[in-house]
Amino acid sequence: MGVGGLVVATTPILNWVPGFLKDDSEIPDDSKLKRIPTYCEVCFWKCAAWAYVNDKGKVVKIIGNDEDQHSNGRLCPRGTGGLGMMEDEDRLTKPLMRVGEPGNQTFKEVSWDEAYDFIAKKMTEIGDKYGKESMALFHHGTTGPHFEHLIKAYGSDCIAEPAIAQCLVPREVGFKATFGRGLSSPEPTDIRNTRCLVLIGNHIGENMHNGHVQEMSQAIDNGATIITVDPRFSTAASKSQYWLPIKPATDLALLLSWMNVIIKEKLYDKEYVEKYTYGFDLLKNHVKSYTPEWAYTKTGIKPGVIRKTAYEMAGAAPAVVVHPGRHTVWYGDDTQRTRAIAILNTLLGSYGKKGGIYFPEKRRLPKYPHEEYVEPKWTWKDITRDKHKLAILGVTNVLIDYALPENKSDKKIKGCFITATNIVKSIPDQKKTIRALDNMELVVVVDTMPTEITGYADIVLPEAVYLERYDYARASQHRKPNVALRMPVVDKPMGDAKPGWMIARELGIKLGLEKYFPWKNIEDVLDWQFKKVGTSLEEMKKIGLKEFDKEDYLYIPDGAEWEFNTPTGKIELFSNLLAGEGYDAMPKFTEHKQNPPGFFRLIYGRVPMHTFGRTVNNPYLNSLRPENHLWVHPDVAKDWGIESGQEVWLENQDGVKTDFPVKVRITQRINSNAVYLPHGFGGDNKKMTRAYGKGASDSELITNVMIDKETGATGMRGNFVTFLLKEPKQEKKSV
Ligand SMILES: Nc1nc2c(c(=O)[nH]1)N[C@H]1C(S)=C(S)[C@@H](COP(=O)(O)OP(=O)(O)OC[C@H]3O[C@@H](n4cnc5c(=O)[nH]c(N)nc54)[C@H](O)[C@@H]3O)O[C@H]1N2
Ligand SMILES: Nc1nc2c(c(=O)[nH]1)N[C@H]1C(S)=C(S)[C@@H](COP(=O)(O)OP(=O)(O)OC[C@H]3O[C@@H](n4cnc5c(=O)[nH]c(N)nc54)[C@H](O)[C@@H]3O)O[C@H]1N2
Ligand code: SF4
Ligand SMILES: [Mo]
Repeated sequence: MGVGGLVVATTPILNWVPGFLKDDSEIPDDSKLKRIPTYCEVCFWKCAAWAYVNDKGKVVKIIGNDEDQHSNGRLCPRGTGGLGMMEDEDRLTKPLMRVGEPGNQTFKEVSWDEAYDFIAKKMTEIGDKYGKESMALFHHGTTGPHFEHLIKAYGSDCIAEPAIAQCLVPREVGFKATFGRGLSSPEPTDIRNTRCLVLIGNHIGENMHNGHVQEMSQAIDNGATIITVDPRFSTAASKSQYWLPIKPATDLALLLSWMNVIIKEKLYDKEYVEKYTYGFDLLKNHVKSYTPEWAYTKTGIKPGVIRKTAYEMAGAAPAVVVHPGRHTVWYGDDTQRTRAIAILNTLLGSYGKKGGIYFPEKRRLPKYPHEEYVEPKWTWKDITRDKHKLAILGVTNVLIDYALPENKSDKKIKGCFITATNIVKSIPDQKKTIRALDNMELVVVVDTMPTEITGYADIVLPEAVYLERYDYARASQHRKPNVALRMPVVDKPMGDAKPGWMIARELGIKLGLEKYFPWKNIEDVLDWQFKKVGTSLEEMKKIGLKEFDKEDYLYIPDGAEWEFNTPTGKIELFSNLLAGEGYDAMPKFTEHKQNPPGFFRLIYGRVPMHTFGRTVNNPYLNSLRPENHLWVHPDVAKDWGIESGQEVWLENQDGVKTDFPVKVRITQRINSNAVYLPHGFGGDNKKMTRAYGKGASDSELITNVMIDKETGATGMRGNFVTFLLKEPKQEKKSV
């Protein structure tokens, strides 16, 4: 592959995944097909879509809903290939129960009733022995809320998802400390109206968040300047006027020096800063020593380039987006790094302005009335906020720590539900997660595929895939508030699989929690909720998506007085929230460890055709990208005598080796002190016949975890690897 372009499905033929149809003549006539609304679950952008079904009830294609702001009527290649999630013959179709001792990897098929009885009995035992609070829930995606309700009804609030402390929480807290509110998803970056987009390790185009990819294309067409900071020549870098190949782990130095230039040369938005901010003089003094000459010694970016890019931003202000990124758990100073991004946006006057960051709005759907939850004696907060005072949601790694045999606290996690999350792959330090799972008395995994996590379950429950089920409606934020419906597009799920809402309800009833489920069918709940916002299930089945008028401002009107939800009511350049909790009130540069000799920094990211390990076995998407490749600089390859396409194994600084080999891709596009390994590959479960053993897994190699003090998030970019040219002798983890 050459330097990739932004991959956007712009023409009708790209609505078809290669391999799905033999040629264009097979494209069915839309007028003969029935269309049914859904929203995509292949990633968490949740594009609203239509599934087209033929007269035999077969789904023949999925395309974006034209009315939808997330997709603008176009799905990304993964969403188009979402059909493969339903058709995959390796899917889980029956409840499974572990046979024999914990750790034994043999399962037998059981009926739903047997599975529910077993779970209910174990949960009751755990509740009696340790307290109900000891049952945790790990979740991701749309199925999570059904199980959240079940666990809360049972009496626990130990709930967490890797999409928080392994993903976006530092950014949320960094922005909240500055502006009094976080960003949430989809990120309200006004990319389509921007004149300058700054991407700091944000790899839009490989990170296929649909709306952002489309808006970035629009910005490029409009002549916006793109500045990409990345040690790797990413797809975004290939579309940029400025590529700053930064030395990894030094971004904070660059951000501070940009502030230095913008303040010293009086390029900031004086009126905005004066009117809306608190602590400018403190910041001015704080960044005085962070000159471009100083930053050059840390980042390797020349002072002239730092100045020139600062001038570009200031010239475009306020229509500048210094993008906050999403996967922001890098080096353990992540709240502070994302704070620096928030501050830079402030100096440029772009927060709350056209072409900068806008104010999104959502239409909340009220919760269907039910009995109040019993207050648990302790929750995730009690075991987290003593150390990480600004953790805003459950921290998966903290709950895992409390499930370890060495945990001496009287608060223990002794059982869990795991739904739509693969915590052995997404939480760093795999061995620790496995020890925690082995130490629990009950592990229930609700999943659609036999992924790695199912191998650690006592009970596996097969969920229907998104195309086969109803879920709660999507009510996510955007420029205009909107709601979208997901409903089954086929008559019934594959095998005995059931939708999450039904599993949660049936289990609730087994546990004697009927009063929390005062409805029979989710359709009743949806209809009730839709009616509260002026529509109905019947109408939504026809339109799929309903948009509402915006009630609040999209941007701050010029010159308007504005109150921010911070202690001072201003944008806080000096953060009282952080200072009050004993953290740095303004970001400081922290030095991070660089490569030990003979080792290369392990950098990971996304490939456009896959979402983590969710899609690696998907027949359509697997055919597009069956494995990952390790990016290696030509000088390094030469030193090691490695050839293009050669298979290598990797060993990290702690002696951990990959289970499987990975093919090398020799390219100038990666810095010579790092290697790049896209995430999600190197599957360990043999039941995933297409994905098993294909490529290598970054998850195995992330054992050095750098904890973000403020939030407990796990910085994962402080790991270094070396090459093993022959297969190492070791026991594989395969399940
Ligand atoms: N090493 C490493 N770790 C990472 C990352 C990384 O890049 N590298 N990225 C981090 C980030 S940004 C995030 S957001 C997290 C995400 O981490 P996870 O929450 O673990 O995410 P997924 O990979 O989406 O979850 C995959 C599981 O969901 C199952 N699944 C898919 N669809 C459904 C469904 O409809 N119902 C049910 N019940 N199950 C379903 C899949 O089969 C699979 O077992 O990982 C983080 N961890
Ligand atoms: N196709 C696809 N798209 C996805 C996903 C997916 O699985 N597949 N997952 C979605 C999810 S949940 C998330 S959170 C987002 C994550 O997507 P992003 O927020 O865009 O990205 P990251 O994974 O943080 O960043 C990866 C980039 O950071 C660069 N990088 C590594 N180290 C450094 C450094 O020290 N400094 C700088 N400046 N750059 C560095 C890497 O070279 C790479 O280009 O993607 C989303 N979109
Ligand atoms: S961005 Fe792609 S995978 Fe994600 S929800 Fe949209 S269509 Fe689906
Ligand atoms: Mo994420």
